Amino acid sequence: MSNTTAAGNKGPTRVAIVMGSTNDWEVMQHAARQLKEFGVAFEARALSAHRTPHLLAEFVEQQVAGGTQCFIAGAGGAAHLAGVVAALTTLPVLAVPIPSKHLGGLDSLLSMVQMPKGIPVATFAIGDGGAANAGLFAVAMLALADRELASRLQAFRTRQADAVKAVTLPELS
Ligand code: RP5
Repeated sequence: MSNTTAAGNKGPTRVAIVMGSTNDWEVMQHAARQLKEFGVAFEARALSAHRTPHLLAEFVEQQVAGGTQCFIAGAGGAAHLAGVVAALTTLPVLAVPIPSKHLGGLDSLLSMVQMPKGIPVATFAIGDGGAANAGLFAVAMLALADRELASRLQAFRTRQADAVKAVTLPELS
């Protein structure tokens, strides 16, 4: 992925995905994949709170003006990206801690989950599962005012439950 906007499904953007580095895309693509699966239009962009703070602020401003309904922010290390995005908008910000080289993402998780009172971010699990769940959570939020999306989400849950029910454990050898 280049550091340019990657559009998802058709229609006006409803969810903006932002990540601190193009290297975060490997994890953040899992949020994008969920949004794509549910037909939710999104944009994804690599922008850093510390390397490109002004560009980040511009991006948030543009997204808000364009009608985006929530942000998903992924970052690693001293991960202040989600907090900075949340400081710039009252829209919900879902934070995904990216696994880091030295601390495995615990640093990212604590940086996000320990936001001081007043500027909340909703923090998900470290890595791929957290990114996918952030995508699903964004779908659930949008589904509050979108019956069609709500029924797709219910169908997804049913398929998921059916898949669990269909599996049998292997016989002991
Ligand atoms: C953070 O620093 C990014 O979110 C990334 O997870 C981490 C390392 O960035 P790179 O050196 O891989 O670009 O800003």
